[in-house]
Amino acid sequence: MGEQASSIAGQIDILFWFMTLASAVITGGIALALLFFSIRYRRRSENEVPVQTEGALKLELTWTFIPLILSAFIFLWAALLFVRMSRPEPNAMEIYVTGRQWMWKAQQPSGQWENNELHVPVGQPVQLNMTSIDVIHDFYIPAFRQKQDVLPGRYTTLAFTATKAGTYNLFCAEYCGTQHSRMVGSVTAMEPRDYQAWLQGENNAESPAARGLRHFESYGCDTCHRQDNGGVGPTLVGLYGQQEQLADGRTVTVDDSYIRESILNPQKQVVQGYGPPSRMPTYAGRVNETELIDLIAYIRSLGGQQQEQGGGGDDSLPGAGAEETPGTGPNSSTDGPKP
Ligand code: HEC
Ligand SMILES: [Cu+2]
Repeated sequence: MGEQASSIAGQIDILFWFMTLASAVITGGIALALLFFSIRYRRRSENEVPVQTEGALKLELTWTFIPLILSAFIFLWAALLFVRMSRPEPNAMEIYVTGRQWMWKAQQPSGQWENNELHVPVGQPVQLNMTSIDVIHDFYIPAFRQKQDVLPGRYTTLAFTATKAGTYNLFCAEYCGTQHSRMVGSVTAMEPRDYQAWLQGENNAESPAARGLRHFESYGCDTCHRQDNGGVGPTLVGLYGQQEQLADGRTVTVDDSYIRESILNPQKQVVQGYGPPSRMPTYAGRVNETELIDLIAYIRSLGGQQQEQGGGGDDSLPGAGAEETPGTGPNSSTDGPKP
């Protein structure tokens, strides 16, 4: 067993050992019974004919229900762990990760990009929002016992809390082409103090939202999307996390994937009252993945963060707030005139 370095690793190992032990006991039991019966009931003379047995209901029920209960128990246990692993912590630090043939890129909340490396603070819940630029990859940190496919065209998440400072292997666990085996990197968990110092050392970073604002202006998005509804397109202020009514009658939640689709494929989900056809040009092939991430960060910074988390309104606020803080000057100025 490898080193355990995340909050869930120990529990996954216990489940693993339980399954191994259960398999060993069952396999051993069957082997012993087989051996015992073949000696005990062996044929003793040439003309010996065994008594025909028609079946034994009790025995059959026993060997149906014991495995059934055992496997249902393992399923439930694993499912509970899986749910715990998939549920993002409300105060998680969000990091964007893109996979491509054949490297990983990760962007810190404060805007630094890292290649084939990821630095995280110990004890801080982290949520990775991941996408791929080309084919399917898979983000795998054995020491965290965490693994998640990374898909082109949508975002998947991986949540963990590192518990031990150190540098751990990062692998791509989905065969993705000739250099797949070289698609390796490292995850470094640091004490919060060291992490802050490391961040400071990586200077001249611009926050993703600030960079997103620059793209928003250079691609001319701001000519149609204004602070009020006076432009050709709807305002994006307060949009994130809301329910959006579409022209074809569907209602969708505005999340990263929706915004991404809206930019790359405007005709696919037209906002009610604005078409069809949408008057927004498609940006597929013009905006690249890192620009998309920045644009999404910028639109998120325009507010409207979720009210969905049921666990008491005050709980969700610090999370949203903490995420907003790295957004410096440009965000606060765009937040200002919010109606
Ligand atoms: C020529 C005007 C125009 C430009 C330029 C434009 N848009 Fe749009 N946009 C629209 C219109 C009209 C809609 C509403 C119809 C639709 O959903 O496609 C829209 C919808 C959207 C939506 C969905 C809004 C909602 O309320 O659900 C997003 C997000 C968006 N645009 C982002 C962008 C970004 C980012 C850019 C720049 C890269 C951009 N737009 C450039 C006109 C424009
Ligand atoms: Cu890969």
